[in-house]
Amino acid sequence: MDTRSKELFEEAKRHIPGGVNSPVRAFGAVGRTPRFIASAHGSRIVDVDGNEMIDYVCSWGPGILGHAHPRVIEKVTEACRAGLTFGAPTEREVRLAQLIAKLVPSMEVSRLVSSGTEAVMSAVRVARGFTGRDKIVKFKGCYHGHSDGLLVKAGSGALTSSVPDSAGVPADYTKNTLVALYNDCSSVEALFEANGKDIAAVIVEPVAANMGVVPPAPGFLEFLREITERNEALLIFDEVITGFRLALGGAQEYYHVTPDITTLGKIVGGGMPIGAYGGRREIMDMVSPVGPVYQAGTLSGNPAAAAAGLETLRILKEDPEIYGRLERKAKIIADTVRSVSGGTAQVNQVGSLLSIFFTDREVRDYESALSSDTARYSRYFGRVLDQGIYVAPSQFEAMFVSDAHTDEDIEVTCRVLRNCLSHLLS
Ligand code: KE4
Repeated sequence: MDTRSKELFEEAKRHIPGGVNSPVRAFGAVGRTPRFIASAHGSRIVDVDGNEMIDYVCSWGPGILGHAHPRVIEKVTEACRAGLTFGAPTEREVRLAQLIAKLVPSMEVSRLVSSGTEAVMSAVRVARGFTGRDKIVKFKGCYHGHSDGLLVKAGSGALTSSVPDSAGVPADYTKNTLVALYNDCSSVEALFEANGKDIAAVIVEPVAANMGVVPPAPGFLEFLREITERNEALLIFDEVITGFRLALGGAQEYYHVTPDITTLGKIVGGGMPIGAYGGRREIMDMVSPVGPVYQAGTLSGNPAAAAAGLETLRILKEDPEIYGRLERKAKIIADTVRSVSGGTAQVNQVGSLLSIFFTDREVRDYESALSSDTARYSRYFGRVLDQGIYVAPSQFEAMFVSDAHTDEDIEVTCRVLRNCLSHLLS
């Protein structure tokens, strides 16, 4: 039952584009009314009609500890009582930058911003400023936020410059963005052969999670590290999703590949609006007020957000066993789907990130991800939603498992998945 959600959705559409403040929330890909959420605690989310669901969206990643963790709420409340924002430096920002540098050693120096998009946009500008070069290589199917230069799709061939993937982005803004194919080293080689010393950086999701979850093929990240070094370009790991998700040190710890610049979001803010970008000092000293690359933000390092991020990272640091627990739970779900689907659906799972693809092909890149049956995904989404399981309303997103998901939650989820998938795939 979603009566109140329906009413709110109609009201919302009168004053908000599509009734939502971020497109994927509109449930457009699954043909349902978006659930307007009233509250969430632990692994559970409750909509305005009182439906309680087990949540595997986890706000698209920040919710690694589960919703409304008591310690995080307490620290945010404490910060709010002392004033919401000062536009001046605070101790919490120092402590958060110190903790980021400790957990992600390649981020010796970092700057806090207010979203993943802002972190990536700034990281790209720093890479260009540091190298004096203009071109950036990204990968088809990877998403790095909505800054103009990265809203692109590949031109007619991987060698051509890209074309805008959004109205309102002038072709001029994307002509310096080159598009390669994820897990395809030769497509990257070709771009460097054709553009070599003009490439400032390669930006990559170390585990792609915006085409659904697609892990890096063995050697792919190591190859990107080698070819950027060989061409004196920078390697940017967009760890907005994987940061503190795959390991305390993120994907760069999980895969033992160290980028030059890392971007963070989601977990680093503990559910509050924080992004961050950082790298070794010689790169980050390019950033204003030290260096010539300008970047600024009224609410950057906001006290309440910094309090949420700090406490979240402290909890993760205190209990590194969490990553084993998360992986175990995600694997139970993945194995359940594999056992019931018999190859008619694929599951990619890395740590506590997983995606179910409705295709009989292995999904190892954007093209194979696109072979998925999105209509079948839409039916899957609706059936599990009706059974109280809240997953991403799009085939090309990820499922997120949190430390708050209990063994009973996983058991209930697997029971629902077995039931729904056995009907859907028969
Ligand atoms: P934000 O600006 O949404 O905080 O972060 C942008 C971003 C950057 N890099 C990666 C790898 C990302 O996944 C994202 C944002 N992720 C999407 C979900 N895939 C956010 C959800 C949404 O757009 O509403």
